[in-house]
Amino acid sequence: MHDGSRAHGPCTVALRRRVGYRAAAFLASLVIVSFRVHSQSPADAKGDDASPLLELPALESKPKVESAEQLEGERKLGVQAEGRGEVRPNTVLLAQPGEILRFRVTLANPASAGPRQAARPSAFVGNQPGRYVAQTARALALQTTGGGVEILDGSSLVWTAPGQPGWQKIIFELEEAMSCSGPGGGTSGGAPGTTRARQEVPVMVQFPFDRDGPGVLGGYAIGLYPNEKAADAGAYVQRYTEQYAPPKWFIQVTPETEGFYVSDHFRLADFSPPAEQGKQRFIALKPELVRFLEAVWTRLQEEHGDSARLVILRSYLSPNERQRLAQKGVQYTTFTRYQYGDAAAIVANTQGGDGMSDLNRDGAVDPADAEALANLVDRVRAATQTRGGLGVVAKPIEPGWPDTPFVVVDLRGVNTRW
Ligand SMILES: [Ca+2]
Repeated sequence: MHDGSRAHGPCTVALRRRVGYRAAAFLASLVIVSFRVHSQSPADAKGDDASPLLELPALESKPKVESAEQLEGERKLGVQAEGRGEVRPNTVLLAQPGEILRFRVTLANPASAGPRQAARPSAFVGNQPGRYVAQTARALALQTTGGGVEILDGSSLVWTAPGQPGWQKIIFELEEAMSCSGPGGGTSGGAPGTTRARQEVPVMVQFPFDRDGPGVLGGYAIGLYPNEKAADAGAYVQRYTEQYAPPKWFIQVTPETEGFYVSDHFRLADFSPPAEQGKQRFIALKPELVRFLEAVWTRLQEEHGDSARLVILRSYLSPNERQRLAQKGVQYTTFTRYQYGDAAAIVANTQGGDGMSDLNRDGAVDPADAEALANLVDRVRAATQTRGGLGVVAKPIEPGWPDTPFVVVDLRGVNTRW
């Protein structure tokens, strides 16, 4: 290796070898927080806002930018919501009107780490004694379709949900521009001067439900919830009246938003009545149910392989839909847990298709397989200290369901099995 020919070698190695002393690298970090409000109607909330990012201040020396796309994907935003954990891209964040959410935004995989770093060319190479400067300008931007914003510092901010329910969108963006300079001009390597990271988060500001009202939300008829305190509610319901009170909050699901994830594997559509896909509808969905089903999914894959998946046949059922189904001969009890946002009818599928698979591998799909799934759910229930209902049903209940047995699970707070 000829020392003199390594014009594009790693900056520090070249400097130490050929310059003879260690040039001080000074990294000035400039944090700019900017905030823009786009007035956008909720109906547009899913559309991509392709407006350019922010104007970064001019830097004194501009390195050659080979390709801005080169590093795309290398940097990812880490967005944490206080009390909620990591906020995933395109995964719905549930809020209530006026709720205050505190976010912390970081670079999840800074360029100083990770396997791709080794392949990244140096940004600047010089071979003369003198002072070498790398300067980074960093800008954090938040775009929101509504609500209030309070910026605390270069990485944390507070978003207050609007007082009105509906869909909102928050976009976190982080742009970092680097410039290098040194004595004699030096040469810039292949690294781009600017990297960007962006994360789009849909927020559902939930709709309050008035149990004494007409049972209509946004023009959609949920129906009237049965009175859990009524004399004819039955001894069981009367014993657990709190569990059978109507849900307080509802999620608006539209054709534009039904594809949004609510967790790693489940979308809003999975919890919405299948008969109403493609229309606006409202559902009750407790985050505990989503978390529990994710835990079941994980256990299912641990025991049956990575191709195993959980299929939800039915989750939310409105009182009105319960009555419509009754007219078609599909009988659900007056106080069916599906009305409360914490129940699901599920099958475990390991072999493609939508129905229950031969989980116990005896060559037949029958209630014993649903029993195997129920036992698996029971193990998750014990491991997560979750209490609720768990049952096996031998035949499909609703039209259009796969002709296999299935399992019903709910989080009513009391263990019961059938
Ligand atoms: Ca079987």
